[in-house]
This record gives sequence, structure tokens and C-alpha cells, in this order.
Amino acid sequence: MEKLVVIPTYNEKENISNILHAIFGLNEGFHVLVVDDGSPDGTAQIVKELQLKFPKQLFMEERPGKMGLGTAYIHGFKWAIAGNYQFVFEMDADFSHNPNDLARLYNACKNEGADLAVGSRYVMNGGVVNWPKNRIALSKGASLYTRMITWIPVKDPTAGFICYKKEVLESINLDRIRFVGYAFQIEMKFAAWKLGFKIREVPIIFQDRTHGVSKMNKSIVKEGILGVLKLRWNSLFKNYRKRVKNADPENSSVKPVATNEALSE
Ligand SMILES: Nc1nc2c(ncn2[C@@H]2O[C@H](COP(=O)(O)OP(=O)(O)OP(=O)(O)O)[C@@H](O)[C@H]2O)c(=O)[nH]1
Ligand SMILES: [Mg+2]
Repeated sequence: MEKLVVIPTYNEKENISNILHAIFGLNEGFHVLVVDDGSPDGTAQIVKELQLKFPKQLFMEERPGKMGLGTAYIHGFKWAIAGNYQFVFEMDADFSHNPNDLARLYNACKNEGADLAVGSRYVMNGGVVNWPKNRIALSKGASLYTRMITWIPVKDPTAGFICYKKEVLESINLDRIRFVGYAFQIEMKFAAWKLGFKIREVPIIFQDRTHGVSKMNKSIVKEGILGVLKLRWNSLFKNYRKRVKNADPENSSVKPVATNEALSE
């Protein structure tokens, strides 16, 4: 198994069919795992119908309720490791991330020596289109704040369009990653950096969603502000590296989490 794109969804009925067709239309051998959190708008039903059309490429994990982006990705990562995928991608369903850029992220990891490739808005030739000024300010402010506090050498630490080599996900103790929103994105990069993996930023143009609604809220921002401080604190005083390192990459995290297992955590 080579490439798996993990797409978390919550109420994405306007986008899900188009994004899946766009990815499979690339004909580049991507498999997709949708992790749906019981979307009341019937997103999962649409995916089920599409599974008949793309039987060996499209997979879905359904969780009973909205548990946050971070835990959806962790669920997807464990599924990917169990399926022995070599390259695992994070991508939103809302077309903010252009499917045509998947190949560039893949290339950075496969051929250019990166362990983790980040689709970055804030490097040369990257950018943002159609975002309201306040969202741009929030995103840039979050990047600056994160970099000042953690010193992470990544210009777009909240980015959510990523390619991971399998070894990166296997080396991180995924059960230790507890954040759900922006802070989740920051911590995954922070953990990879602290564990010595090579991070490469690949410029992307990020578009605001045109369909469906954003799930961004105040608690996600608050988690980000406090979460960054917590990461720094833990790395200064609590041996963060040891905490987040997977002691036994061969044997832990290899089983996909059953939905009720995830719930009872
Ligand atoms: N499974 C799952 N998916 C989620 C959850 N929250 C958000 N998502 C999905 O995660 C992706 C990103 O969410 P968005 O609402 O676009 O958040 P964002 O991109 O940070 O914010 P915007 O730029 O405002 O759209 C989308 O595919 C959402 O459907 C959740 O709790 N569970
Ligand atoms: Mg979005």
C-alpha cells in the first residue's frame, strides 16, 4: 500500500462527492479514508454510495458523534499504519486544499528527502485566496505566536495539508496527542521536529471554502493558545521527546481503533 489520504468530515455533503472525484480523477493511485463523525447532514451516506463506484480505493470509518478533528486524524493514522500505507496525507474536505498539490507533497517525501511535507501558505509562492481579513490575521497571528514560543522551524505551523512518511506516524505515541483543533496540527509538527524528522514546506495556495460551514470556534482558538504554552513547558521541563516517542513502534498503534474503544478513552 502506498498512498492514503485521510479526510475527516463533519457535515460536508456539499463537498464530499466533488473532493473524492477530484482525488480519484488524478489517477495517481491515491486511496482515501473518510473519518466521519456521524454528520447529521448525511455525508456518510454519500460516501457509502461512492464506495460502490470506487470499491478498492475508498474507505470510511464512522464515529458516532463529533469528537474533533485531532481524534479523527489519530483514528485515521492508526488505520493507515495497520494497513501498512507508506505515505499518509492529511487533507480537508472543503477544497481549501487543492488535490493537484497532493503530488507535490508526495514528491517532497518520496524523492526529496523529507519525512514530513507541509503544504505551506506562508513561504515564498504560497498564499491564501478569498479568506476574510480577520481569518488571515488569526492564522498569521497563530503562526507567529507558535514560532515565537516554540521556535519550531516551520512557517505555517497550523497547516493541515500534510504528507507523512509512515515512519513518522509510527514513531509518535499517537495516544499522547490529545489536542483536537489547531493545536493538534501544531503538536504533530512539534513532535516530528522534536523526534528529529526532516520537515519540508511546500508552497500551496489555500482557498476559503465556498460550500458548507466552517467548524472553527472560540474553544479551538483557546486550545491553540494554551496548547502552545503547554508544549513549550513540557519540552523545557518534562522531557517532551521521551513522552511523545513511541517506545515500541513495531507493536503499538498498529491496530485500528474500534469506534467504541475511541469513545471510552
Ligand atoms: N470527523 C471530524 N471532522 C471534522 C471535525 N471538525 C472539522 N472536521 C473536518 O475537518 C476539516 C477542516 O474543518 P474546517 O471546518 O474546514 O476547519 P478549518 O479548515 O480549520 O476552518 P475554515 O478555514 O474556516 O474552513 C473539514 O473536512 C471538516 O469537515 C470533527 O469534529 N470531526
Ligand atoms: Mg476549512
